[in-house]
Amino acid sequence: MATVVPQVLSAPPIRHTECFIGGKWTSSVSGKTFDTINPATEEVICQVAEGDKADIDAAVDAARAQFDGGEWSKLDARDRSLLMNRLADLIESEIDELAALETLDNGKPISDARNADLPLVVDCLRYYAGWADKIHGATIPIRGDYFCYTKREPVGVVGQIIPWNFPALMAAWKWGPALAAGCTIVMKPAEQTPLTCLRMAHLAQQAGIPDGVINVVPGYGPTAGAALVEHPGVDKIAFTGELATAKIIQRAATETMKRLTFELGGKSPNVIFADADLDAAIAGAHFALYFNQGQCCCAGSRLFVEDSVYDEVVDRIASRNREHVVGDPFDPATRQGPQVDQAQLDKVLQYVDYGKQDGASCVTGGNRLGDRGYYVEPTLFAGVTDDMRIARDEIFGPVLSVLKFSDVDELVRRANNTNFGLAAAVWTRDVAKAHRFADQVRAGTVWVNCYDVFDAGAPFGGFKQSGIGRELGEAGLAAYTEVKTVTMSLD
Ligand code: TXE
Repeated sequence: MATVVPQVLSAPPIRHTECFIGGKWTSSVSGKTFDTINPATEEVICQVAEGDKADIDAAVDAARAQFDGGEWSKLDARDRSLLMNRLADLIESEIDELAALETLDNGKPISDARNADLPLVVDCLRYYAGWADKIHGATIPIRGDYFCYTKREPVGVVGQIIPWNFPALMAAWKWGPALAAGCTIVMKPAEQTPLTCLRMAHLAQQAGIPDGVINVVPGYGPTAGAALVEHPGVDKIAFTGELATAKIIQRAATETMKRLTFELGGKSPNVIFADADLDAAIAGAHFALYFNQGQCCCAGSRLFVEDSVYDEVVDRIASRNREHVVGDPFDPATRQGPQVDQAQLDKVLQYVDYGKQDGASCVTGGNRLGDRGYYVEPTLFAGVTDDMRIARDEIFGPVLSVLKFSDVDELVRRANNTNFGLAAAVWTRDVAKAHRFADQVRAGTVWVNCYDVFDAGAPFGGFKQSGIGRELGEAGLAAYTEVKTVTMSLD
């Protein structure tokens, strides 16, 4: 995708702050609202309706009405595709405004929102629009005088709970396969970042997607989120967020035997061998961790470097950090904005302390930047060992841990010595070495001589406690379908 210098719109219009249920904008039943904060200034952007159980109930009713015999359920698959493409077109036509809204609410640099997040949103919806009329079953030669075939049917009403790190993109990752399959949706965006999702819901209506197919209920996790998970009218929950939250959801969803997909955290190993193209590896390792303020589930947060090039890699990442432009996310030159909220800022600084206490050497950063906005200096720890808290836990901030290795077999064991298994990467010129690592590492995605290469067609998700199921690609679509087997007597 071409890089575009963003049209800077530092005060994008805030057009939607209510719940979107059955095609109507409504206050929450309780009348309560919550503040959404600009992380760059700590100022309140606006109040947003605080949905709870009663709002979720209404949204599920609207979604059920469309699924159980409504207009949507009768639409030809190819027409679903058409509507999805129209939604993608409308998002594209408003891309500068949506990117600005994302930057305002989340704090991510406008260049990233404009050149990464929003184009990927459009691409994802178009990719899945292409699938809508290509969801096939099979004919199966069973024993006896029967004709047996399978159909893939939409799983039903889906509850989608998303986080704040890629608000619009997470919505697209979840709407795309759900709409293609013919499901209907109740989405709860993260309380930190509800604004782009609400705007996208409006555009869905403009595109002609029938009212009630996409419902958005902003609110908090333990209230609105939990009500969605517990609702008997919801057939599936798709969740992206923290492992601890996923465990709560998994327990609650068992009651009604909901289908579940989870995309959770990571502590992804990123390995630089001495024979790598070091320029590319160092730039890649820097991007792998500091992109999106370190708030990526797949961040390359454990950087393993072969001992002979260890000092050089540490030095060169440190100099990149000294030149890294941290500041106003609306400045197109900015590479790192603020963390999303006070809680994340506190968490990141706590881990910096742990790193120091556990004996790692803080080469750059280690402090909050300024006193307004949730900024953290790009932080680099060298001399990190596997047992340190900064090497074990997901920090979700601009804090890179660099570990040393010499033995390849031991490296694989160390890379896999985590409960997470979301992503991994390896930098080397030796193809066999790259393949061996890709084969042995327990992770859902492995990048070789690159990092964070995402495509709507390539499945993404976690091994081990990084998740259940996959998003994107055909695998992501399958998670929104049920297989129905039909057997007919030919006698
Ligand atoms: O996540 P939560 P938080 C990790 C990251 C971060 C930490 C905490 O390490 O520091 O999680 O972030 C909703 N029932 N990731 O607290 O709580 C919540 O409202 C139903 C990794 O923001 O998991 C929000 O919409 N829903 C990650 C969503 O869950 C509930 C992205 C995510 O919030 C709920 C974000 C409940 N009981 C954080 N409690 C990734 N994998 O990309 C909360 N929610």
